[in-house]
Amino acid sequence: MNLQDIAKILDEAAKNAQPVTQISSEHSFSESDAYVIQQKSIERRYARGEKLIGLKMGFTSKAKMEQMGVHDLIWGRLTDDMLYKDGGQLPFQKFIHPRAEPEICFLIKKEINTAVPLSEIKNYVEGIAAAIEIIDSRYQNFKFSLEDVIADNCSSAGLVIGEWQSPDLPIDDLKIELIIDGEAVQTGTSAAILGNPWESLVAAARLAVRYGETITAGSVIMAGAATSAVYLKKGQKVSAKVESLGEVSLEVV
Ligand code: OOG
Ligand code: MG
Repeated sequence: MNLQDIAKILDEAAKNAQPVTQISSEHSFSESDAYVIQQKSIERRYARGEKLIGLKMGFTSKAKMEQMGVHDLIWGRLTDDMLYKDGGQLPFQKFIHPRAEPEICFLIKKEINTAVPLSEIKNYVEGIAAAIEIIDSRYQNFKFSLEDVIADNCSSAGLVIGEWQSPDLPIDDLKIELIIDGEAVQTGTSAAILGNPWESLVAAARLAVRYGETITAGSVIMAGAATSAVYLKKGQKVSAKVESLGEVSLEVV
């Protein structure tokens, strides 16, 4: 099986909401192959008319690394088809076994085409918001290796972004909650995201340059979850609340 074949399997699994067995259990491939597979599978989405809207970082917190048993930073691509409106509806049947996680999202003001140090990264940012990421591994039981999850575009499936706030707000230690039907089911702090969510954007810039992806003005960058992710069920109302940034919500229908 070549990399293109694997890309097709993963893309079809996502498109048809049908899980597949972990690829690496039968075909081993490297981390750099995994990013090539991701690129090829996202190209299939572009061919169907989807547009890149930004990037997401993954495994930027211990809580996530431990939940999934993967201990390296990963990054994936977000398209317009994955974006939901704040307060809108998430159609459950589009997904295999969706999970929600509370995140912080950055809106990029100025193109990033080179690595940027922490001391300068804020100059590239227009706004910061509370967000929910919907992850939906294409692998049965959400079981994957580092290479598998990278090839699967880091489980990216959906996102919803709250109101943009000023990038001048301090975000290094904000309380973050995932709330389902009024109950806080996960609680964490933004400090869990690489010590400071700005570090996640620095890492995104560095990785984008390494893999030849430009972060254009208007892109959104998800910093990665500060807590474990939680499975969703039809009928639930899910929201993410980030101290000082506000609350963002979705209804699972
Ligand atoms: C991989 C995606 C990880 C995050 O925020 O850490 C991620 C997964 O857990 O399936 O999005
Ligand atoms: Mg995430």
